[in-house]
Amino acid sequence: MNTIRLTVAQAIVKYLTVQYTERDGELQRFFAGMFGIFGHGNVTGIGQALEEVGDDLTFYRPQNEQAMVHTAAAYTKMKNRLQTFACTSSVGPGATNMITGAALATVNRLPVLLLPGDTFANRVPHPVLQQLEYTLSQDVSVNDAFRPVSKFWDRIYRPEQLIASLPEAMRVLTNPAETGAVTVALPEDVQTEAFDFPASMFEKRVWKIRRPLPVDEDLDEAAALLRGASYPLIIAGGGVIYSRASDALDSFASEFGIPVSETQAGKGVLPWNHPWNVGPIGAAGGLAANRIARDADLVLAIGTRLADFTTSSKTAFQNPHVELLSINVGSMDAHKLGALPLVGDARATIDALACRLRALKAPVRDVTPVTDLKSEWDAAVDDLIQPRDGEALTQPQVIGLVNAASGPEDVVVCAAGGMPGDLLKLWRPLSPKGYHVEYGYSCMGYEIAGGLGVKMAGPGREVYVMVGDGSYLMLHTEIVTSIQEGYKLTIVLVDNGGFRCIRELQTQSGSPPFGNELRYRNERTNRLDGPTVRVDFARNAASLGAKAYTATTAAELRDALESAKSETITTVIYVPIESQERVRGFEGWWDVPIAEVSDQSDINTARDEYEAGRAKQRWFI
Ligand SMILES: Cc1ncc(C[n+]2csc(CCOP(=O)(O)OP(=O)(O)O)c2C)c(N)n1
Ligand SMILES: [Mg+2]
Repeated sequence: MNTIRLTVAQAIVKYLTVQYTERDGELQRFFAGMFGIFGHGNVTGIGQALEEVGDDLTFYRPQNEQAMVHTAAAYTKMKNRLQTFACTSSVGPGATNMITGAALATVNRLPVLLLPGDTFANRVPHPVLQQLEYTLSQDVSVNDAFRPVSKFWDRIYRPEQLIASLPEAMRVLTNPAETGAVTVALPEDVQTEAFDFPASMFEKRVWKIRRPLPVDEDLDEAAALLRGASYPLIIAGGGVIYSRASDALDSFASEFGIPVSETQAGKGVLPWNHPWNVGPIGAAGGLAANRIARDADLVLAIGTRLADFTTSSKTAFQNPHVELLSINVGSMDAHKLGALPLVGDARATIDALACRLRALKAPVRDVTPVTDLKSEWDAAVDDLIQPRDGEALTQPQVIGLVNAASGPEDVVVCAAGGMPGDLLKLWRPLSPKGYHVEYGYSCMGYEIAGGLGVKMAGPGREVYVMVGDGSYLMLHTEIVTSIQEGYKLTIVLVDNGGFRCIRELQTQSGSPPFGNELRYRNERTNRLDGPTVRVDFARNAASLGAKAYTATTAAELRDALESAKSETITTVIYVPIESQERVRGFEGWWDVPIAEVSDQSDINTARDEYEAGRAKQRWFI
């Protein structure tokens, strides 16, 4: 047998350079490179191997391990999961910093390969710097905390374990039904140990991404249900975009006259002005989709996790006879809400259903009622985004102005705060990749790191990162990486003095404001209700090397956005928002429990309203 003598780290790096994915005849390298922050737990292992391999696997050095996993996740989301990054960290804090990123990737079904350093397999120098020292077992390190947030987890004690472990890691990463974070923990001594690896391990390996179909019986049953439905609705999730099923969905909806609503991950799958696109559904959804959902007798979910925001915490479907179908490549998602599961690829399954519906001579529904609902919704959006002369800017108007400045192929990026809900309602995408909101984990701090990943995946597009002051303060340092690597972002930083959306959730739940604003401690009350803490965000951004603008009016924001287009480095437009006007709900509901007992009457009222909301929740068995 032909063998190559390599260290474990060298073998991993070499292996990553020859992994490819192929779908629909398109072939690409799976790993676009490796992100990493070195410490004693990886610099002499993976670090040495990366240095030696050179251009074959480009190395990127971010500022924070959590952020680098976000960047990898955003990149792979843009690439429809066909390409991603590996991420290396040292032992201890460098590793645990990646756990939030791992959870985000797994929740959003996005493939990222994490290679945390680990304490010595030989245990000789233990306890080493940053070691946990778990008393019940010597077999546990901080890296075991990755287990629940990983779709595959392994620890390499002996070099030859790689021969079985790496292909399994790749199988999970490239399987759309199973994908998420994959963690292979690498004890620091083992990384440097050599072995005669079989040469065949380093030959080009192509992982074919297939388009599996549900079984015929399920397709037949689904087609019959669709054929018989009087008031059907499609919910399009992120899986439709990953499957590149936009055209298939467009033809399907148009041919059979079925309105399409969208989730956060699915938004953009059809252009906002498509005649059958009824816009966002659910707790943060719009009028048109939520009204249709309420009355629908058949809901066809495609590529969605059917999470609480989408189903209005299971109150969205009120027709007592409603039936659900769910097309999903993942069995768990396909089975949610008691749906008839159509376990398969979105595009292939939509096409297969279309064939059957044609054979069944399915009637074409009239678009007029949909057009009417859509016009009402579009008018509501127009009203919200329209700046008013002489009045302070609102967040919805900021969204409208950024949207107006952006081109059809540009991308808006966001993740947490009040912005995602407003974007879901108000942003008007024209292309399936134009809207990138991470709302599976809704992780503060994803925005700028994620924006970098989006830009790396699509350098030709302008990337507009919309970020609140809270998220910015949590994690903005990848601005430095974006400048270091020459990936320009336009960051629109909306400052409303703190965690406004949570404050709103709190006050709407009957509580006085408490602990959500950025205020000094008040010695009299011993609470954080003193004067506002002022942060000079523009100077902060400039100090990191970004170009900084401040815009307080619509005209200034338009000018800043225009200037930002010709900037070549990351540009931060700081927009302080005085107006606390927020977008109202449009018949959606979100289950957030309210205290059952309290001396405060507003809490008791809110609890009563909450109980009324809960009464609309339905079981789907
Ligand atoms: C990492 C993380 N911590 C906490 C939360 C809970 N959370 C959601 S939104 C939010 C406030 C965000 O503040 P900001 O970015 O200023 O947006 P705003 O609410 O003001 O629109 C918080 C604390 C979260 N989603 N992610
Ligand atoms: Mg804020």
